[in-house]
Amino acid sequence: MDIKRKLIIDTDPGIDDAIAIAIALFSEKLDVKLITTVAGNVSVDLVTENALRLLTFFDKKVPVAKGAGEPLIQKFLDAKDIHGATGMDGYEFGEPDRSNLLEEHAVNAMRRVILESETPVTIAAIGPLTNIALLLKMYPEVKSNIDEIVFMGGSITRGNKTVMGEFNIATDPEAAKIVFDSGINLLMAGLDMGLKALVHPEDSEKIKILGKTGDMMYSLFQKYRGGSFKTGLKMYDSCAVAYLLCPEMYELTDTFIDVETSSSLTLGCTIVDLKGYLGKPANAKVCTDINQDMFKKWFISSIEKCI
Ligand SMILES: [Ca+2]
Repeated sequence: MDIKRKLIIDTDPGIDDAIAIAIALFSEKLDVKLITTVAGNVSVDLVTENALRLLTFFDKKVPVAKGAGEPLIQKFLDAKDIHGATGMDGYEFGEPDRSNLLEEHAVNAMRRVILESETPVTIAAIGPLTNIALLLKMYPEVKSNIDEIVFMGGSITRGNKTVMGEFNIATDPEAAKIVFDSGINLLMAGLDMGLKALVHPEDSEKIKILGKTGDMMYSLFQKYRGGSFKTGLKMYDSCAVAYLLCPEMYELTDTFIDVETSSSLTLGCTIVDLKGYLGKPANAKVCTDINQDMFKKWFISSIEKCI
């Protein structure tokens, strides 16, 4: 019996995306059916190229479909300051195998994969939610065959793109609003978890010797500005994959979440109503804490499998 969870990864690689993708590709519990790309850390052309490079590096055949090049309404602003000009600076990847690239748009590819699947499909969304919002608006018939959307994004507390806005959600708040209102099972692993999902220098040294993947990641870590190499690098996107593979590391609560779409000061701020001020029914499971030791052990042992 096929017990692997069918997964679509919607992503904007991105150094922390690269690591999350690697862990998902080599997990015995996940069956990655499709990788879709979205403008986020850098342009959609660059992140698509990066996704293809990663698959070539890992010698994996997974279809890649290019998605939205800009947010639904907001102006696109990238995160080159964190990930470098290419989005994955720090390692010389060879030319990618372009046979993995579909001609289909990401939204159409997601629709096809979801409707063709005999069992419900999970989406790991580790970039802005633009593609997912378009999918749900264009093809609402997919909803009944989506198991869960597990996203890295938002924050219980403050932001990292603006004072209150976390990067993925604040890049496309209107898309997030569509996803949050969709009625689909949602799991939020937000910025607060990413800030605690740290890789310290002694961990990097262990990772460095874990074969070609460890060596590649160590090189990317040298350029990654998501935290400091010395005080800890923040593995934001791995938090979504960590929920799929090792949910025991999290404290979880069902609650109502929403996103600000109309304020000039707090645009893209997620509202996580842990105390029920709004009196609305829960629409998401939210990770409220992470066991840092468990994360670290899981992270290093997962990378060890990426061969
Ligand atoms: Ca990402």
